[in-house]
Amino acid sequence: TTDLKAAFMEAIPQEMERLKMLKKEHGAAVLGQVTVEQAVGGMRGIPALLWETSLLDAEEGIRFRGYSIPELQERLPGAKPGGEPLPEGMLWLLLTGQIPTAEQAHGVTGMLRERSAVPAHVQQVLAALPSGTHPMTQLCTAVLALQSGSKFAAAYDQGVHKSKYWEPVYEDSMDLIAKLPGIAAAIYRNTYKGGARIEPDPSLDWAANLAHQMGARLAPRSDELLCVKIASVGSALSDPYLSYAAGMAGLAGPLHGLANQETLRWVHGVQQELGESPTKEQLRDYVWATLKGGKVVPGFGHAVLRKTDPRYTCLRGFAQRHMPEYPLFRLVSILYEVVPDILMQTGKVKNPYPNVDAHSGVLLQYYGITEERFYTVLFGVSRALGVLSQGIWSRTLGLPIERPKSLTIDAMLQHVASN
Ligand code: FAM
Repeated sequence: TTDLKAAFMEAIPQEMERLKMLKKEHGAAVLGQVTVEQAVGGMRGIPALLWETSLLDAEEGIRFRGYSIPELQERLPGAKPGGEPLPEGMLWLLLTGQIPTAEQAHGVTGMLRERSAVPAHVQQVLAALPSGTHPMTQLCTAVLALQSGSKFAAAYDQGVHKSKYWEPVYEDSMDLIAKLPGIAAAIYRNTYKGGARIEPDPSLDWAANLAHQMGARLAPRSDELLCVKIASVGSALSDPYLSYAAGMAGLAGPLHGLANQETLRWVHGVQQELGESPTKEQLRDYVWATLKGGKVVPGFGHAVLRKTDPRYTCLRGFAQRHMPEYPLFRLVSILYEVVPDILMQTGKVKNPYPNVDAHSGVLLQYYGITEERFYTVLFGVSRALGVLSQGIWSRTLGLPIERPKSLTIDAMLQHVASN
């Protein structure tokens, strides 16, 4: 079949069976223990959530449905033969667990295209926001405005049976994914191009249409770049719009997705102060000055990973192929040689290597998307595929509301004393 929903439905029974077996046969097995340090330290590393679509390994980086990023670059169908993978193929993989054929990926393109129209009221809400509203705030606002059309919220109101939750959640998720390029482009045009809209081109795929509707006279490979770049709220039965908007509010924090914009600002700061080709010695001083100023070096470090982020490596490979002489790329490459040593010398940074945000901005600059405050929106659009696929699975499997327990300092001290 080239119909994603049909393929997804085929995958449901086996997955339900596996979860039932896991609970029945291993329900009492211990996955880990929680230390006081973890409880006061942001819950790092506590294995406490079922998440089927991806797995992050500290050493190796992320795998989607068991495949690493280089493996997916090789195996997923491309926008052009041999080109970067289509996000539509990724969505198929995340939902069904199977690598799609080119026809199946194109089937998803067609299905999304039919749902892609952004309602007029959402455009009006965006247009009404004061100029200068951060693009991430605009994204959250637009998604919440779309929520009035939620099929899950409507079905829940009408008393839908639990076992049927998955279907309106699936429909909402596809509607939202389909509309995100139009929304992101509207935010871009409103914020930077005086508001005039560009209509979608029905011959283009999902990511290419985003590039097209942004219309920032982009270089030929920019749509491919958008391909490369590419939640616990849902457990309370908040519909996909509410859940995704909540996730986006989190992504908008500077230690998370906003690092995208912060990195570029920081690298521009380096260029301004030290010129196009600074020496390593100058860069070392600059990095130390950032640290001594009580700031982080954006684009380096990771909460879980302990190696260079494979997404960084993937973007670096792209830059090596398409813009090896670009000054900003050369600068980022030298920083790769300089920064980790210094972060190691602080003695506290657990991962001194670059993450995806250290690189993505440079590529966007090269392709003419120079407005760094917009970058996290692109990050958020690509994230939608992952989080919404998992959201569909979570509701399909009937996972309950998440309820991690919080403790006061007194409660922890009492617990320690009594053990
Ligand atoms: N520059 C300076 N200090 C850093 C640092 C960096 N790049 N990375 C970590 N540290 C510090 C950190 O602030 C902490 O200091 P204190 O003990 O004084 O609070 C110490 O090193 C130990 O931190 P950690 O255990 O190595 O990292 P965390 O798990 O606490 O935090 C990050 C992880 C990503 C928030 C952190 O590395 C950071 O702030 N990096 C810069 C911002 C960034 O690039 N974020 C994007 C992450 C990206 F992958 C994404 O999610 N979008």
